[in-house]
Amino acid sequence: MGFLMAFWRSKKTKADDALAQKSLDGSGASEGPPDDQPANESDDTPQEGLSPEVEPTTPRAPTKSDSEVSSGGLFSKMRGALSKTRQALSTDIRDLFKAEGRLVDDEFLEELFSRLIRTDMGVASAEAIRDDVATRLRARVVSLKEVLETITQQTQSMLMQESVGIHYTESGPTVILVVGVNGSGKTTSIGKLANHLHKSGKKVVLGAGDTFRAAAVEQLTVWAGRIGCEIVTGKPEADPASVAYQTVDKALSIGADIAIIDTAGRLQTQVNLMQQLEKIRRVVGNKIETAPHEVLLVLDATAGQNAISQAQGFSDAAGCTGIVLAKLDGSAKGGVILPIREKFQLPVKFVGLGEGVDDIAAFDAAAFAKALFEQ
Ligand SMILES: Nc1nc2c(ncn2[C@@H]2O[C@H](COP(=O)(O)OP(=O)(O)O)[C@@H](O)[C@H]2O)c(=O)[nH]1
Ligand SMILES: [Mg+2]
Repeated sequence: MGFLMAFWRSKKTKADDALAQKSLDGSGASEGPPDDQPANESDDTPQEGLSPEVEPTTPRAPTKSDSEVSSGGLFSKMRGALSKTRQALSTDIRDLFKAEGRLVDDEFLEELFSRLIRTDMGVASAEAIRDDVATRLRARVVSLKEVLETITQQTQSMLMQESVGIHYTESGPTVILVVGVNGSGKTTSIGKLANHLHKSGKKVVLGAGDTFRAAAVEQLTVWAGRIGCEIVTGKPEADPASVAYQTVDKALSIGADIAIIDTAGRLQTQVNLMQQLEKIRRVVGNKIETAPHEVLLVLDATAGQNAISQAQGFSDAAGCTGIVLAKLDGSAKGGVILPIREKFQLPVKFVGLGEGVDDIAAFDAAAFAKALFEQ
């Protein structure tokens, strides 16, 4: 119970200005340096892709009637992506029900607990769910369905967060820095996110700030070409901070709404590289005082509990504002989202559901909990 209270309290994320629309054509003037790359002028083609504009949710309001979520393609996509986790989990939990019902007693609760922790949800989350089941159902003979519903509601409550979308600046470009370890899914997530934003009518500029690997620049360039948005690249092995600077400069000069800057993969323990991130932040902040407006940490859901130590290191050192949980589709460890929400003040903003251009979704607690447990 103590844990639960702490958990609810930790849910107060900051800003409310969630999802505020900023005007197209941000401010103009740019001083200083460089210019860059090809320009496939992107034009506004308003048209809905996924719907990141999920409304802010209020804690502790579990309900099964999230039909607006379950009716859409988003839900089936999420459900598909979480199938490995769900199968592992529901098979495990179903095993607890040999007959048509089962008495909720200490033995049952203990068995339930040991099955829950196998999804990398961590001890604290599994305890919270077990305790909730105990509170609601103890001494009753219940069906699998009832238990799953209770668990789904509790999970949804634990995943609630106040806002999930990108916090846009009121004027000028919103600058998003994307960080994380090597291979976590940064560049791919940027491509998917940029595509979505572009399709919803935003003018996007990408910055190829991973200058360590030529392939990384190419990878992002391919995405930019596919999307039809601008990209800023530096010379091979250029200082990533200068690419970041040029990207913001470009965004200002063309009146872009959003600049998304890729970075090289690094471990949270690599001091020099973490300092380099600090430099990128500083340089970007010199250009636009309030930037970067978002620092998104991309975590690989298949890393399970390892993702947690990464989240710790990065949120301390890089000032992250949100998480993108990538590769949920390949993971049986989707439960890791629970300790991530519990331990960090960081909201999970997006989830990666595959390698395709549309395989990203705004995080939604109700859809996630349902997709995790419901048969
Ligand atoms: N299945 C799946 N694969 C992904 C997802 N996101 C990224 N990947 C793959 O993971 C690998 C590393 O991704 P990349 O974006 O290059 O990672 P980075 O090093 O952090 O930039 C690539 O093969 C991607 O196609 C996802 O959501 N689902
Ligand atoms: Mg990359």
